[in-house]
Formats: sequence, C-alpha cells, structure tokens
Amino acid sequence: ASTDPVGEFDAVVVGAGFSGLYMLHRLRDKLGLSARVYEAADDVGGTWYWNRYPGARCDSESYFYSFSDRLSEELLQEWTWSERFAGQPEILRYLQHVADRWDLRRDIQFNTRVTAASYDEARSRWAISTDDGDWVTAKFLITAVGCLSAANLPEFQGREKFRGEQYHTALWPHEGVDFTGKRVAVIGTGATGVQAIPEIAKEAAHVYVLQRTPNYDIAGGNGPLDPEYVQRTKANYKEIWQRTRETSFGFPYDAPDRPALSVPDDERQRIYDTAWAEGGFRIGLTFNDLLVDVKANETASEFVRAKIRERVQNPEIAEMLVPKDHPFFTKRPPLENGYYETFNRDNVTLVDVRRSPIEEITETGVRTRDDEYEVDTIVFATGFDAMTGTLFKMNISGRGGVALQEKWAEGPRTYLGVATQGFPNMFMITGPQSPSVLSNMPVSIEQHVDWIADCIRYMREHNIDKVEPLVEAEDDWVEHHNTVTQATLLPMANSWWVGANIPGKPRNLYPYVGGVGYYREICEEVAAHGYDGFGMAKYGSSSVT
Ligand code: NA7
Repeated sequence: ASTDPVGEFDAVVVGAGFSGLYMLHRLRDKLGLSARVYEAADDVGGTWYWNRYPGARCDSESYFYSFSDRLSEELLQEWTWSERFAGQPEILRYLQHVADRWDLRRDIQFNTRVTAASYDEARSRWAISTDDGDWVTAKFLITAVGCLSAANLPEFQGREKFRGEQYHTALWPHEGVDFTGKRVAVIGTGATGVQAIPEIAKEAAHVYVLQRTPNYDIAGGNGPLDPEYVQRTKANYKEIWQRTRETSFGFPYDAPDRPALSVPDDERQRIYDTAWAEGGFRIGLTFNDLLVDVKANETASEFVRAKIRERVQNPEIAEMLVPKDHPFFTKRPPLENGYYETFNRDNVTLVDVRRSPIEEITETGVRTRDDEYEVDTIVFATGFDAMTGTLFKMNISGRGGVALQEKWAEGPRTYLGVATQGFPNMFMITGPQSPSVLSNMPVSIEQHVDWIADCIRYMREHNIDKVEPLVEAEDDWVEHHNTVTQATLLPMANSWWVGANIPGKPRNLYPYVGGVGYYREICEEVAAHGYDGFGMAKYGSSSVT
C-alpha cells in the first residue's frame, strides 16, 4: 500500500446502486462537496448489476420503484417503464441513464472494493483502503452497499468436486447461461428461486427444485402497462410520491384500517380476492392486524394456501408446496408469475430437502439423504448474508480501533439505523434497524440520502466537525426497535429478516418494522431539534456534546 493517501475527500461513498448514485448527486451537485464513490463492479446498478439470473424482476411496481420528484420531475415524465414490474435489464438501463444524465461516473471508481475503513480520531478523518492498494481519507464515510449484496453460498460438502457448471443467482455471468438440454438442480425457493425456476424450466431438459421451506408466493400479475394508467400516474406523481412517504411500506396503496376478524367470512374472502386480483403486495395490506395477530394472519395464510392447491394438479406436490410452519408474511413472500404451474410440467421435479436433507455435492450431482440427482448444472438461489454481511466485509473500525463486527457481535446497535455510536461521521444508507427491506427500497433510500445530506449541511452551517450518536439515544433506539419487533409475528419465522439463514448470525430482526411513515416522522423530528440524540463537536474542540 502507498504510504500517502492518493486522495482527500469530503466524503467517500461505498457502492453505486440507487443509494450511491443519489448520494453522490446530493453531496457533489447540491452541497458542493468533493466525493469519491467506490464500486466493486465495472458499472453502476448495485443489485441490478449483479442479479442477472433469468426472470430477475423487481417486486415493487415499476412506476414507484424509481427516484422520485426529489431527484427530478422531468425524468419522471420522460421515463416510460414497459412492464408493471420491471425486469432487471430495464432497471439497470434506468440507473445507467441516471448516472449519465447527472454525469456521475466521473466521480465513481469502478472495479474497486473497499477493503478497510478506519477512523483516525486525532485527525477526525476516515482512512479508506481499497483492493488496488491505495488509500484515501475522507471526513465522511457513507455506506451505500445495499441490504442484499453479500451472496450466501452455504457450505455444501463436496461442492468443489462437481464437474458440471455451478452458479449463484447473485453472481450471474453477463453472457447468460444456456440451459438448453441440460439437467439442472436449483437449490432455494425464495424470491429469487421463484423467479428463476419457471424460466429455467422452459429451456432445460429437466429441473430438480430442491425446496427446504415452501413460501406463500403471491400472484405477481406482471404484464404490459395500460397507456392510460401510465398517463394517469404521471399526471398524479406528486401525490403518489407523497403517499409512498407516509404509508407503512412505502407503497402508495391505501392503508388498511380494520382487523381481519371484524368482517364476516364472505366479505373477508371478497376483500382477499380483490387484493389478489390486483396483484403485488396488496394482499398484505388488506387488514391492519395480519402482522400482529396469529388468528387474523391465519385467514390470509389459508387464503394463499387455497390458491396454491388450486393451481398445482398433483395434490401430493401441491401439499409439498403449501407452507405450514410459519405465518403469512413472516418471511418475505415471493411474487410469482407462473411459478406454481411450473410443477405441472413433465420436466420439473420438486424435491423436499427438509425431509431428506442435502448431504453432499458429488462429481455428478446432488446427493440427499435418500436420493441422488444427476445434473449438468447447479443453481444456488440461496440468498444473502443480509444487512450486515457487506458492512462487515469492509473491515470498518471506529474510535479506539473497535471493529464494527465486534461492536455488533450480538446484533446491530444503531441510532435510527443510520449511524452507530463509536463510528463518528459514518452514515449507513438503509442500515439495519431502519425500514430498509421492509419497504419499497427507493423510498427509504431517498429518505436516508436526503436526511444524511441535510445533516452534513447543518454541520457545515454550524461549524461542526464531528457527529456521532449518543449512547443513550442508541440504547433507546435499539430498545424501541425490539419493542416494535416483539409486537409483531415476524420473530416467529426462520427468515433472513432475523438472520436465521446464516449459521451463527445473531438472531434479531434486522430491518425496522415500525413503518416508513412513522420512521420518517421520527427522523424529521430528530433533525428539527438540532439532531437530537447525536453528539456534535465543533471544529477545534475535542468533546462531543
Ligand atoms: P432467500 O429468500 O434467503 O431464499 C434462499 C433460499 O435458499 C430459501 O429457499 C432457503 O431455504 C434456501 N436455502 C438456503 N440455504 C439452504 C441450504 N443449506 N439447503 C437448502 N436450501 C437452502 O434468498 P433470495 O435470493 O430468494 O431472496 C432474497 C431477497 O431478495 C428477497 O427476499 C427479496 O427481498 C429480494 P429456507 O427458506 O431457509 O429453508
């Protein structure tokens, strides 16, 4: 490594997806700061750069899965999405367009991974090292690394012996994968597997779907968009974005206001039917107690189970696909487009690897306790070390050389999910304990970026050198987060939301479930009170007050 830093910036931003791009724009173009973005990939896009598996698609509707009028009203009017739920190539094109339109690339260093970031207390600056052997310093370190960016490849014994091809969905080759005539094993039936499996089955000779836990997959209802809908949406964009900021999940849908059991059975059925036909996550927004009351939840769970049984011809296979061990929406429900019908095909076999676990990967395929499946290709749709995986890989250390990993050994401790005590002038965009993955991501990303930019502006205006959460404020936030979590059914399921997919990961709810609108109000109040709960030190003073 070089002995001198090769650059000194006001801010270093890590990642060039939705968050990093908008953060760079705010810092550089609105605040006039010097900023460098590091991006491991050779292009912008983040999630939408890496996840190129067949069928990769957004589960938020395209017309509100984008930057809002906060970035540009013109772009909202000019950009036209081709489908109700945009596919990966289209979202990637959109982000490339944003990067070009705001000339962001010139401050992004591609093909560069941050390998360490340490806080130098004496100089009140971050030292950031990268895998090209260089290091730079910055007043602010802002992580824009996404919530689902560290691919999880479980340790399957013998994996290295496999003589065929193997791919993780989140590290998909750019040239694509030809499944024609191939026998394929897909491991994993989360949101990713559910999107990929129907597409792979159209090409492959045979697909073995290795399922450990069935999910409550919701009918996505993707399709081309009605021009009249597009026109109406564009005409009402101001109001639509406003609503996304106020609702619980960042969608402009009406918030439910009554409990599931407050209506007669036939009316409840009708309400579920309507929401189901509308598609997307609306079914989760039918009643206000689905996430807090087991009995209420069971009505929705049963509704989805019946839908699954209707669509799968073989009743035994249908029963294997019906989730029974967790309530609806306590794991992220995948959206599906033709997933269940895939199991009516002759070239698809559903394998229950809960009953008969995968024991090893052999030279020629996958061996479970009771069977062996000879395949040419293995697809790992096994998810991510969510929320903290990528943060930890960056080797961040704060005051006194304390590693973030050490501080969070028993689970994240943050203030508002945006900062953590002991790590001054570090901000996390959609960090743990913020709504993040329990929301329509761009809405939460924009809120964080705007809030962070405002905080930095405030610091400049008040001659403040250093900002850092106070211990009590952080303790209160963690406690509030846990209280809100415990009031819901989310802790009941072994989901990646609670870290259950990664051996040894502390069990906590990683995202905040208090709701986007409520959370925003809290953040705004904190800012309005001079960043209440944060200690701020002026230039030239050593104390944080
Ligand atoms: P998920 O939702 O974490 O799904 C991973 C899948 O892989 C899930 O079905 C897991 O079963 C399965 N899995 C993981 N490890 C194993 C092992 N060792 N053996 C068998 N099966 C395994 O990841 P996705 O990529 O689908 O989705 C992540 C998010 O991206 C999604 O929620 C959206 O927000 C976008 P399990 O359920 O743990 O039994």
